[in-house]
Amino acid sequence: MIAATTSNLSIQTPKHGQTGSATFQQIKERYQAAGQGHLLSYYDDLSAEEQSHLLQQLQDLNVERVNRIHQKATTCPSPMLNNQAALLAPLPEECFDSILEASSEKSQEWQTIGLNQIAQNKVGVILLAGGQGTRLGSSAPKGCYDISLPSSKSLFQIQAERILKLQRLAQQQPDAVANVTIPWYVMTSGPTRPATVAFFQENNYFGLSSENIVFFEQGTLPCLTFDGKIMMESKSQIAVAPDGNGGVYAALRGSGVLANMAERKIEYLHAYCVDNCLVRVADPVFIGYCVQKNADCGAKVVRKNAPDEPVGVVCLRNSAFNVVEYSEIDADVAHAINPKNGQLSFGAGNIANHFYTVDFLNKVESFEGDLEYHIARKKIKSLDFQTGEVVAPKQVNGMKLEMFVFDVFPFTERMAVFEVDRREEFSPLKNAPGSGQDCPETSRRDILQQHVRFIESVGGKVVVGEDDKQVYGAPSLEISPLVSYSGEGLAEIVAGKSIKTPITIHTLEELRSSVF
Ligand code: UD2
Repeated sequence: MIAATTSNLSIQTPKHGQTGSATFQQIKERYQAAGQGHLLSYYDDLSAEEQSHLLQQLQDLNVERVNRIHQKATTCPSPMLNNQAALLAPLPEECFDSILEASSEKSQEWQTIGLNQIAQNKVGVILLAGGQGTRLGSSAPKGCYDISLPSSKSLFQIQAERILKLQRLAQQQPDAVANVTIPWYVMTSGPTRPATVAFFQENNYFGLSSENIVFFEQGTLPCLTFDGKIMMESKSQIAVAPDGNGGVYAALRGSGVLANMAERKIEYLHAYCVDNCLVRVADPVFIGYCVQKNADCGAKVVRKNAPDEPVGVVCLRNSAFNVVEYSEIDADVAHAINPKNGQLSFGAGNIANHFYTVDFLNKVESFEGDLEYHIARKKIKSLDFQTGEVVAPKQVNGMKLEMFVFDVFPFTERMAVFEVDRREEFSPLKNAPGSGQDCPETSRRDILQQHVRFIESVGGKVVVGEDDKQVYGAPSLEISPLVSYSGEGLAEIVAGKSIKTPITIHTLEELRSSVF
């Protein structure tokens, strides 16, 4: 395991040209000039250690950039205005393909292209795992979550085993390199890092080789008042928050991950959202599709199931590819209906599942300054500069700024959009147990129902046993990713046979001895 650490990267003061540490006076003058001198209001109250801690933060922080970000985020037309129908257009038909309409030969062709790239060790995976899962109500990183599968596997374990299985499948490709490896680059934020690394270590990296797992940390941004003043969580600590999943680009660069990819001669990356229990990690079909299209970026989409479904929509904005996030979409746009087919005009639902060429990732720095920041208005516990007390506000009192991973799409030359089957590939875990939607119960249900389809689609029969309670509405049939990545390799054992639930299949031998 290579642990690359960065902190405050996205707004770090460039080290070049900086001669040693600035003096107190220099820092004070710089912050006063930036209108942020209040941060030193309680400097004299602090111990020597606290004083140096505060000065280090102020020295590391690119305060002028924070002001520019605030300026841009609050003066540019609000995203809602930016996302008015006038500027937006649905994706033209020719801009995307659908696995739902592709022939089995076509999807086989894509899969072969993808498997061959994996077999040449050209494919890596970026896991976006810095979110704090507040809606889920769990304090642990989401990847640790147990969605109560019969096996009790966590999301991290399920994803790790899909990587393991895919490595083995690719190893069977003609001309595969000696040791097919899919490096897993795991982005954490400050709050999710310790528990994530510990969980991987405790689980012995779920059977993967630790040297192919690279943890790296996204940057942070200060919390701001609505008039752009940097907030503090104590007299010596600036209030900061993770800089959004769009912080991945600066973090890839600053943490040495791009260099690691170059050393490994990685050419293609699959990036995905940790909380989608159905995610096809390093999906060879998607990678093959994007490679065949010679795309520099790719996005998987599913047909939105409702205008207010909490997913971004992939569309054109001012004729450039874009994703309009659900929290920023104009209601008229979200509800617009295409009269030709009665479907949502803006129905290409983003599932935080992206493809990049490594060349594109290396280019992001050149336009990073143009990427937009999104404002999340929040209640932020912070220091009251009148009283010197830390206050937990009852009202929204400030804003967190974050970057969105898909904000690079307008800068692509060739964007591939790939529609996939929601039932097979998308079941996000967002809400607490009992919510009824995008929650642990729906995740468990969707995986188990998929495994029933794995058996039935190759001519097998699932017999629900009398003691199978079918909790959450799905027969208790779990097939380990180590047995099958996406339903392959089962026909010769299962065709014409039956299998009785409840049952958890860990190996092909177990499957062979369970059918009748
Ligand atoms: C995300 C997508 C949304 C849709 C939805 C599907 C973005 C910006 N929005 O919305 O369009 O695809 O997922 O489920 O991608 N993360 C970090 N660092 C952060 C914040 C988030 O790594 O600072 C990760 C997080 O761990 C997760 C992913 O990014 O893997 C998406 O984050 P989220 O679940 O907060 O995003 P959501 O559901 O608002």
